[in-house]
Amino acid sequence: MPSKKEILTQVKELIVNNFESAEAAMEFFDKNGDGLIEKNELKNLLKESGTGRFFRGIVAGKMMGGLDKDADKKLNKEEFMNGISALMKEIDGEEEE
Ligand SMILES: [Ca+2]
Ligand SMILES: [Ca+2]
Repeated sequence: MPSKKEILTQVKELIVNNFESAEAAMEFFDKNGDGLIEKNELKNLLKESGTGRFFRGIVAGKMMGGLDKDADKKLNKEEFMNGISALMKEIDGEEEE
């Protein structure tokens, strides 16, 4: 299983390299256009970032569990944006050391 840091670094690179903002990334991965990121959409994000297929379900579940504050099993814009900004901080912080 890849480490959490490996996965988060891949996700960060995907977003930084392909999108102008976290908002643009959210719009792209919200395939059904309901303004929410479901677990399947999160798995697709992980797929695009290079997370192996065997780990996508587990990782998506963990990410969803950590970020889904109102527990509706979907990430609204605020939850998604908080996740991305936490991700940026976490990875940047580690690189500075
Ligand atoms: Ca959606
Ligand atoms: Ca939610």
